Amino acid sequence: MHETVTISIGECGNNIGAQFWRDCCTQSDLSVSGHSLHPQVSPPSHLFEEQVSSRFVPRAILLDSDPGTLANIRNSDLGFLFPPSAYISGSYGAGNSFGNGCYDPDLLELIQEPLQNQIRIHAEKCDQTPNFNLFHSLGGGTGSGTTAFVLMRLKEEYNTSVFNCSVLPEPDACVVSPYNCILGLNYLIESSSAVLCIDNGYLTAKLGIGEINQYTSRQLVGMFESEKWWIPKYDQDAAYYQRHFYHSETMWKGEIVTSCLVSDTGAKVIQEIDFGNTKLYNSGVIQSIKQQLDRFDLMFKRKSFVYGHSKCMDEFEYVEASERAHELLEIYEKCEDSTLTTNKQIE
Ligand SMILES: Nc1nc2c(ncn2[C@@H]2O[C@H](COP(=O)(O)OP(=O)(O)OP(=O)(O)O)[C@@H](O)[C@H]2O)c(=O)[nH]1
Ligand SMILES: [Mg+2]
Repeated sequence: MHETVTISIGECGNNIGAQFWRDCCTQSDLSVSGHSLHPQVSPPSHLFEEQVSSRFVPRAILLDSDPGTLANIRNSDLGFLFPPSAYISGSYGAGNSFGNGCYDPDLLELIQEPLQNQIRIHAEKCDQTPNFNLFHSLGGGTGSGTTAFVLMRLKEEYNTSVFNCSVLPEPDACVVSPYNCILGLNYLIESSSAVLCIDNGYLTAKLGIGEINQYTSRQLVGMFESEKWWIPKYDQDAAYYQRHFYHSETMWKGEIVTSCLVSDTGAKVIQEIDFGNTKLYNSGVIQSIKQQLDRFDLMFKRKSFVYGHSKCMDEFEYVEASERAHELLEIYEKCEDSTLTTNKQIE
């Protein structure tokens, strides 16, 4: 199986990453410092690199503009699982601004070189060009903006499959979250091979944040450890498959939980991938993307907060991001007529 390098980005991405690696260790009979508890069982080699004396190190990079989240992980029981070089941070957060996360020269000066070095070192240890997993929120400045920056670098230098686990903001998240979300979405449309959408707006009504992370991690572990795990390489010509925005269904505490609020009237499913406990559905009726886009358009029409939000950006990027998001939703609407449609009712 293709080796996979996982990059957790921003606070949310690193919280999900921490839970994910903890669960991967449990699943593979590793201690939280990566030592094998049952030497006859090996963890999946696409996720872990084997070092001397039955120690396994995640193929992982932990990235944040703000050093606080990474310090928490480093000081936790998971701290020794990752080598010191895996932690890459700036000196202050992106302040909920996509522009800061993506373009702030002070931030890029601190993170760009170590990030590129770490990716290269991981890639050199892989048999073939690795795939990448990116975990992040779309509501935060780092989660949206720095993820966009990473996506551009990966596309330029590696041109391989990139899977995103992207957390959509809840309605009462920061007021500029719709800007971050739609600006970030533009880069996902452009460069990601597959996006698993986790909708905080929908899930926070049912679960606490810790539980959402456990639930998210469970899906990710189920997918990546499955024999069936695969992501198609991003392909510009494949009209449907470049629109890979999935939601999932997983068994969670005896109930089937879905990761996103889908249409009230039932979702049009273009593609279904079954990983056993977790099923992915490629469906364009993820309501919160629509809601975020409506809020984006309303705010941008009035130019609300644009001045403070777009310090490092051209306003044209807002216009383009809105157009791309509308186009994405329209493409999904057209899929209604497609032969791939099964009209399976999700809820
Ligand atoms: N599911 C989930 N959502 C989270 C978590 N932490 C933060 N969020 C959500 O993420 C969004 C805020 O983004 P963060 O990830 O905190 O921000 P960031 O990427 O660190 O960016 P800046 O702090 O602006 O530099 C909001 O929608 C939060 O509710 C988490 O652990 N799990
Ligand atoms: Mg932060």
